[in-house]
This record gives sequence, structure tokens and C-alpha cells, in this order.
Amino acid sequence: MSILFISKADSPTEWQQALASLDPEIGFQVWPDSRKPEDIEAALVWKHPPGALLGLPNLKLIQSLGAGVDHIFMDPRLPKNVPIARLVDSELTRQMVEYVVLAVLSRHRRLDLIRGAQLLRDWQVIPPVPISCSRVGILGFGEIGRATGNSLVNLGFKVASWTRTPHTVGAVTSYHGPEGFTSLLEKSDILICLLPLTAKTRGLLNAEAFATLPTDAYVINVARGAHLIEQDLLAAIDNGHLSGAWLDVFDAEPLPSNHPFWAHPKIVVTPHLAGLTVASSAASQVVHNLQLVRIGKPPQNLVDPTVGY
Ligand code: OXD
Repeated sequence: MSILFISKADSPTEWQQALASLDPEIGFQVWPDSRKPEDIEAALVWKHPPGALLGLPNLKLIQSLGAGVDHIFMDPRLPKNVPIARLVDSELTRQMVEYVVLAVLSRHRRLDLIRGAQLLRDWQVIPPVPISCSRVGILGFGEIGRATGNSLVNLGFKVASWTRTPHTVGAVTSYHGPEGFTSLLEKSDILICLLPLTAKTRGLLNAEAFATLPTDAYVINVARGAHLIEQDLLAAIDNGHLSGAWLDVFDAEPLPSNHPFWAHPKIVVTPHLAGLTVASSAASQVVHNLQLVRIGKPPQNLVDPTVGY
């Protein structure tokens, strides 16, 4: 029995080796060269072509190769009643935390101003502001949000989080629902988006949300480009309300070369690299999920298709 691998972004060789080192019995087929559809028990996917998961009579698991699963729901012809699992991996989480902490600290210590002064050969001392003056708001508080929140709290930041439904968290103030969203925005000098992309979160970072943020606030988006209305962000930065943004995800990826974000002095652009799945770390979860679905149990990190994550 085998796993079907569909991804242009991940290495099939690394995945095949990582899976074989854990269970040499697992066969491995790479789309579109898969020859034995009846052997396929699990599909390991990142942005698979619509319809590619049909015609697999023994498919028991659709496993995302990333933390997000919005790419799976973009397929209007998904097979019915096959469980879908998110990837929750300690290495991926660690990379995301590193990236967000980098962006938050760069903003907090005003690396943009320091670099600007360097380019002018200007020995300008930009004094650090007290860490308590940089209030951080995190939208989305799953595995990655919690780990990020804890790291920022440990550094001394005042952190709040927002989720769709109520949640309790130790040192982090929590908000939920539409009113909580406004309350969190009003108190976020640095706003981090780590939300899953669903019909309810698409376009949430829009002109109204930006206007609710305090003057001079900074936006970090490491979730999906479609959470944010790009023109609204540009307007809020260019009219001086927001001080800038740090973006890893975009509406169109790769970001077109003529896009205004590339050369904007107040926007940092990185090419969707905040967290990249490492096969040797994540493969054990895939094998474990395969074992679970084989005995009729739900996989770990099961997605609820009614909410989309
Ligand atoms: C993911 C991503 O979902 O890298 O893991 O965007």
C-alpha cells in the first residue's frame, strides 16, 4: 500500500527517504506518475491540482504538507468523507516562531530607521523604547500562535491574542469574537496575523481594521495573502497611519515583479519562507496518521471541513 505525493514545493526524494526510514513497507507514488491508484491509502499534498484525488478507491487520509489546509479546500472536486489532517510539526513551529520574533524585534528596535541612517552614513542613535510600549496582538492562537506568544512574553512583550471562539491562555490576554477583534486591534502596536484562511477570515485585514489599530502600528502577516487587502494596507501606510508592514505571504505568489510592495521603503517582503516543512521532522506524524486511519481512528490534527481548519 502506498502514499501519493503531490507537491511542486517539496522534495519527493526527501519525503520518500524519510518515510522509508520509519516504515520500509510504505510504497511511495509521485503524482502524476502514479501507476497503482488502488494501492493509495494516503495523499500527502501541497496545492494539488483540482480533481487529482479522485479515482483513489482506498484513500483514507488527505495529509497537508503544511500547517495550512486552505490549499486543499480550493479543490471543488475533493473526495467525500476522507479525513483531512493539518501538519503540526515542532520544526515548522520553531521556524515560524524564529521568523515572527525576528520581525517583531526588528520593528521594536527600529532596524528600519537604523538601516536608513546607515545608508546616509549618519551616526544616529535611535534609543530603544521600553519593551512594554510595544503591545503585540496575535490573530489566531493555534500551535504556532501559542508558541510565538510564549516566546514574545518571555522577551518581555505585552501580548494579547484573538480567536474566533473563547480560549484561555496563561500570560497572554485573550479576546474572541467580533467585539474582541476590535478590542485587540485597538491595543496592538504590532499586529501579527497567524490565522487559518477561511471564508470568515478572508480580507479581515482591511481599511477598517487598519484604522482601528493605534497610529504608528505595524502589521506582520505570515498566514495567507488573502487575509489582507493589499491596497488598503498601502493606503494606511502611505497616509501615515501605519508605520509599515512585514509580509511573507501575498495574494499572488510569486509576488509579481512590478508589485508596489517590492520597492516600498516601509514594507519588508520575504518570499513565503517563514516556515518550511522538513521531511525528516514531519514524516513521523504522517506515518502515525496512516496507522490511525488504517484502524479506523481519526488522524491527529484532524480538520473540521465545516470551519475550514
Ligand atoms: C504552511 C505554509 O501552511 O508554509 O505551512 O504556508
